[in-house]
Amino acid sequence: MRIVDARVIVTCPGRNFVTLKIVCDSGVTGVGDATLNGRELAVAAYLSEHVIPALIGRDPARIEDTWQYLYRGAYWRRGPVTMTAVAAVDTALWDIKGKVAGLPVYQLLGGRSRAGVRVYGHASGETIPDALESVAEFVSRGYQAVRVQVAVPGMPGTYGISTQPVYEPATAGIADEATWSTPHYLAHVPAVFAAVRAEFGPELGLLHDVHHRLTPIEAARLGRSLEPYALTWMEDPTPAEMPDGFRVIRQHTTTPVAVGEVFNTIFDCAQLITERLIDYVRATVVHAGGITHLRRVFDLAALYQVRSGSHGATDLSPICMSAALHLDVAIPNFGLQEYMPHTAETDAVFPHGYRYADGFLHPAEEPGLGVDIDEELAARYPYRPAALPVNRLTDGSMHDW
Ligand code: CS2
Ligand code: MG
Repeated sequence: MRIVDARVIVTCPGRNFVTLKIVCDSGVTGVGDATLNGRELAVAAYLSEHVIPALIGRDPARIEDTWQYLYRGAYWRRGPVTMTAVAAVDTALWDIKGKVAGLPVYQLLGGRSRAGVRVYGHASGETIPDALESVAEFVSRGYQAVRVQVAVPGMPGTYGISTQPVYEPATAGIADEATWSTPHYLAHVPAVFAAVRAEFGPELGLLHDVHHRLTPIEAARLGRSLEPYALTWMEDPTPAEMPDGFRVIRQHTTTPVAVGEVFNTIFDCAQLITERLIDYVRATVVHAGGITHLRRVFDLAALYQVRSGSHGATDLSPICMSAALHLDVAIPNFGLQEYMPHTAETDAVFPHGYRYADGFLHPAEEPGLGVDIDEELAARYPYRPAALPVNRLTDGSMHDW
């Protein structure tokens, strides 16, 4: 079998998505998510200009060799744009391999290790009572774990507070500007989780996303202040470019740490894993080189008792979620899968077979990934320039969003 065509499909059913579709001479096709929030066209161009010409004529069955070719052959390695493009190719080739084998991809990854994939949802609120209502909504739908984000009084636009039915941080045009005050935030968060624990008891899994905004010692202070509430994890407590900063957090608190949604290769997390500085690695299929590479990350993590906790925001398409679930259900060290349901528009553009039930997602059972893109429908939603917000401290200096 040979690859005879490959095309990049950019569509915007409410938000931008980039998809790679690979076509084989047998007629079998495979799809891969290539969406990078706020930088979608960079990946589309990388694929169209630098990857697709090299794919035509290749044997689609040679997934590892293609991965190595795209990684080593570029000379310029790593980075979110490159690795999202590599991920899209890799994911599409696994889709093809599953279809040719007549098996759902998880069967090619060693078969089921669990009945279903436990997920967590995103509860939020402008106030603590609003957030308690939001948590109650997820509990009523069977969620066993919930991320909780609450606006910080006096700090408009706090990260993660959803004002729309489906949270979408990117806005049309140039970036919105948010304001941040670490002292206000650190003073407020413990009261949020004291209230949630008091209301929902000790069993419910609680998570919180710090979103890269603290210094290591501030993150250590936050982790210690949250210990009475036994969080499942504190996410992205500090920017991870300098992994040794996580040693400071580890020295001061037992609150579990999750990092990795912005990681794009195993090299981003190897030290964090091998020094046991984190408890969950959140890298995901679309941004970390696809199924082939993400499996390597999780296998390394398993040696150090680090579990997966893959990113699953709405700016990752149903193709990424479909692929993630095949990995999630098969790997031995699965931890938790983030799940933010897409809009009905998006689900129509990306028909898929995964299903939510009682706190779990279940991958499709059909051959391949169990997802596709309706190209005709996708064409009705042209790309719309959009950017993620930026974040400034109250004195105007740039901070991390
Ligand atoms: C967030 C993401 O879901 C999360 O954990 O960190 O929503 C993140 O803000 C977006 O994916 C950025 O595009
Ligand atoms: Mg996050």
